[in-house]
Amino acid sequence: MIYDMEYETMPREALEAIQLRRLQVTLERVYATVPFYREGFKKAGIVPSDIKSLDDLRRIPFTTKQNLRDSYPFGMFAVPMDTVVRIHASSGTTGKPTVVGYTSRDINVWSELMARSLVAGGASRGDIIHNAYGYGLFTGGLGVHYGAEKLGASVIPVSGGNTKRQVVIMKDFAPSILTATPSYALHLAEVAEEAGISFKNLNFRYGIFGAEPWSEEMREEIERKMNLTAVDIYGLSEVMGPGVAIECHEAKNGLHIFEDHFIAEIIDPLSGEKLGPGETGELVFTSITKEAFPVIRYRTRDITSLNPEPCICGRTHTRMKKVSGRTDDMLIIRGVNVFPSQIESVLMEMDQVEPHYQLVVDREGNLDTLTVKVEISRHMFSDEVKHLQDLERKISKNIKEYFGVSARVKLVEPKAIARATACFLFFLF
Ligand code: DLL
Repeated sequence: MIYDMEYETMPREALEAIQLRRLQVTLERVYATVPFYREGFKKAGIVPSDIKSLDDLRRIPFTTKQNLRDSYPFGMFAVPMDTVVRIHASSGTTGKPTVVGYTSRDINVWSELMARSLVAGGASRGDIIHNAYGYGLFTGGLGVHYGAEKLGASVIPVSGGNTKRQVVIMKDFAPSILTATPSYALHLAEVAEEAGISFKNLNFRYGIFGAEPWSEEMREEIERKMNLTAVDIYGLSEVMGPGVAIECHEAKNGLHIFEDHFIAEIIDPLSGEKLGPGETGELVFTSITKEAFPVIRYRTRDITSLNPEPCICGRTHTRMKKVSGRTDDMLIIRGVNVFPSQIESVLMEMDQVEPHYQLVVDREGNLDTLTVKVEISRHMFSDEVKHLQDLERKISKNIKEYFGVSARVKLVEPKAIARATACFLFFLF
């Protein structure tokens, strides 16, 4: 099934004509309202009316996460605050998050695109959706929620955590669609198994999983354990949230990007040169319908390639391959984006610790775990065990409060951490 037959199956030529028209309107608007874009255009020696074709897009400078951070919190908003009805935020490379805003029209478009996504992922009006994405500043929970309501499905806003209760709900309410991060889905499967519940006796048909990278092997494991069809959904707060792209359940082979709202490019992350279909590089997005927070040539740092070939589902929108990695050091722990430098700033707020630490990312069962090893002074290290445990707990609490991520903290003696770099990461899986 296709939610929006007209736009999702539009012939390429008509789609590109719409893209160009919407792009030109967006460029005029950001030029008039956002100083960052106006200055960028001036530096490049262009004005919006110089952009006469989609190909001309390459004349416009890129926007980076750093640029968004520099305008913290609302400097990139293209509308007055009294028309902003929602604010979300995602991690930045240092202490400050990236803040994004939505007008009520933006929320409406997002809901439409999430309704499209849910249908592409196998949902329809009569479904009950168990939505285990976190509700809050993270866009996952509310993004899926509004899309489900727009579709007319029944959404259970269960959010993340309290897994045992989630298992009871899965059994009693008989939801047919599961939306969660793939790692949390597997955790749910395990907890259900422990409670003696078999997915063969549950009602799930489709799972719509994203917010973190996951492999084909993981898809197979989820499908086998949970007795459902699993599809990949992609998005990022800066561009909208979930629903920028999704696999169709018919092909499960690449994620359709909703190109009537976003223009996607792949670039060489070093030279910035545009790459062609099938070539792997960094994904760059330009939003062409957003009001409050339009982004122009935003560098996502996600690595993928584009496939414009027709798809068996009938959608004409180009497909991106599953994201295979990032160009930066961002970690995604249980769906939460964490930069090592953010952990560092939490550690550096405490005078008892030394500026040497190591992050160890592991997977226990199916859940990501993060262990932070931190050096303390020799003097501290010889202190009573109780004091050390108190300090470990305090650091762990600060990390949890700051990121919402549970981390184990282990204090180690001076020089216990190799000095190749100030910080380094260990992936144990
Ligand atoms: O993760 C939005 C989202 C919510 C997507 C729910 C899907 C489902 P952010 O917190 O801003 O937004 O994180 C965005 O997460 O740049 C990718 O690196 C990563 N990411 C998101 N979806 C996928 C995916 C949400 N399907 C960042 N596969 C992005 C791989 C993903 N990585």
